[in-house]
Amino acid sequence: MKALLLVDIQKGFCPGGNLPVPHGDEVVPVANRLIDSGYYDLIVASQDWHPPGHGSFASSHPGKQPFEMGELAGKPQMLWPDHCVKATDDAQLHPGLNTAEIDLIQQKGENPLVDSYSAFRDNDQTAVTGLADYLAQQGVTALDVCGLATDYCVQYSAIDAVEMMPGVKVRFIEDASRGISAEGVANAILEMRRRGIDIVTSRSILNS
Ligand code: VGL
Ligand code: ZN
Repeated sequence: MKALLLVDIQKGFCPGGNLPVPHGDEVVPVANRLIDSGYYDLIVASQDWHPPGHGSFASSHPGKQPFEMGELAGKPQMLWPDHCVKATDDAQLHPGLNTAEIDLIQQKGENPLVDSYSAFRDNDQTAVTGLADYLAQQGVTALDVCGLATDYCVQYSAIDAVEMMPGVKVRFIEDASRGISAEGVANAILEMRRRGIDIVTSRSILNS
């Protein structure tokens, strides 16, 4: 049972959004080719979905600017521009994404006191979203992960998939993903490799 996890392919992370990932919109046609290929038995999308005033927003920390480090519930936290506030336009999935084939949309990031980069659980690893149970119930044995942003939500989701779903083969689809910084992407790829995650391209999947 092969599943595809599309991480945070939202307006807010694409050019024109509130936390744009450089060239983030370029993942959309690649994701659509994967979706339309028929290769996957199950397709899941995650959606960053924050309440207004979320604790990861620099605007919630007087004197702080976006992309500065701050603290959230006593732990170091990268402070972001306000982004993906639930039910706003910024939080919508990219309008070019073929959502007709998506079986489940997993929202995350609703607790104002903890960030949730991963589609599987909060950053403090306390609260789970339920996605791991859902994928296990569906009988998933292989999970390909892609989307935005490679150095944050994609990396965290792929690593949590390995940790929380033992026995599931996890791969990262490099050309169906974009990151916030080149250094962050390079580190993310090293870390994913170290965790046993294969780095693959959409072409290798579509030709298989
Ligand atoms: C993300 C920063 C904050 C992501 C979400 O989707 O990678 N990054 N919230
Ligand atoms: Zn966020």
